Amino acid sequence: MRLFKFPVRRTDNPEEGCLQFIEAERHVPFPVKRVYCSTGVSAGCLRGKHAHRALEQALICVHGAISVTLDTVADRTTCILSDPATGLYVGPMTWHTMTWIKDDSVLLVLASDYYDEADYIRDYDEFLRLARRTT
Ligand code: T46
Repeated sequence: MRLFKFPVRRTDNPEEGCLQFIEAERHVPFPVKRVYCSTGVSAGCLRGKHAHRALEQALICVHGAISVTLDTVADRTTCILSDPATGLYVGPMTWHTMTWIKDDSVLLVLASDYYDEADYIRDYDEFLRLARRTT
């Protein structure tokens, strides 16, 4: 599991909160061509359940808490994201499932390429077949 730590800036006044920032190719190791977010999701909901053929992504929970399971056939790990200054790398050929732990948690995603449905593998058996061929 690969986690990125992003810079955090605070002032002396705790009421002003903090500011996190992410610079493409500095704080994530790929060019960012697309940013999207998932909002309004209820606790207990599962999203994802697919892999990408080539896409690289960083998943960041900017509010709330979201559990993410990564399955590369060789390895399966689960991580709870709840810190806006932490990004989880999801590389190609990684089956990923996100489970919302808290209502209205917000998932922000930085992606290395534009949306392309052809890059998705949405069938788990097909994912296993392709992943075993490439490992
Ligand atoms: C991923 C996880 C972390 C678009 O038209 N453009 C976009 O940029 C995206 C991301 C999605 N869509 C469409 C495709 C579907 O018709 O939005 C709809 C919902 O997408 P999906 O069911 O794939 O959503 P999630 O939450 O299961 O997965 C999303 C991303 O699609 C996926 O790439 O890795 O978040």
